[in-house]
Amino acid sequence: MQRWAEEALDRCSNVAYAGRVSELQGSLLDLADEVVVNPLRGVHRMPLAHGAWVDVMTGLVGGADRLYAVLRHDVPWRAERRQMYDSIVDVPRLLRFYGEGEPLPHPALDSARDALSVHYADELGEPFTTAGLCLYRDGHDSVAWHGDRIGRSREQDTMVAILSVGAPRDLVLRPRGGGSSIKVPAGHGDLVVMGGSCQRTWDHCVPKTSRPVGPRISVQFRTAGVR
Ligand SMILES: O=C(O)CCC(=O)C(=O)O
Repeated sequence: MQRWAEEALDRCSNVAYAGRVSELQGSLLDLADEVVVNPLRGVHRMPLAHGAWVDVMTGLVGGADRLYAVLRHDVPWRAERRQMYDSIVDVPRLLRFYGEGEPLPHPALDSARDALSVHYADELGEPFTTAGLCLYRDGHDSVAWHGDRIGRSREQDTMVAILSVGAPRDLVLRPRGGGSSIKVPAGHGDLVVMGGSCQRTWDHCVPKTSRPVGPRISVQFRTAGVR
């Protein structure tokens, strides 16, 4: 096992120990307030065309209400604007990017990143290092069709692992060369991982919806040098 994977596994074991300690304190604390990262069991893979795939797992995180509340309150969310043709427009979601080594806003995110690095170590060959957070305030917020193709992912396979908390929204994917789209539900506490050639050969989006939906936070874990 490579050194980074051993270190990630080590950190996971320490978290498991901390989990047992907090279980012992459970009689004194409200356990509903605990945020736990569950073992990555029952991850289901959907192979897509062109060497892409999507993995899904419901309930990666327990105590997702609490995690949502902390992230909503503690993350210094930023509104951004960007050029679109001749005008500058609001980006329809709030954002915060955590680079490699930057402290994450909740320890459960460190645990999730490490657990994902260990789970995908053989296939990915490198750890997840960064976390991009998006806050979709309601159904008007969205992300348009795109692939994460800034950096190495333009030419190489990679993985983008997404943990969602808050109101369920659909992540929709379609092949870049044309073809039907697929909807992947991203529910409260759930995991969606896009892998293989997915960022190069498929696009994804979170469409706006006229349904009355509440806010959703998406946490995207990526490897170094990929955006
Ligand atoms: O909200 C999501 O889960 C996807 C976010 C995304 O694709 C992005 O920010 O690049």
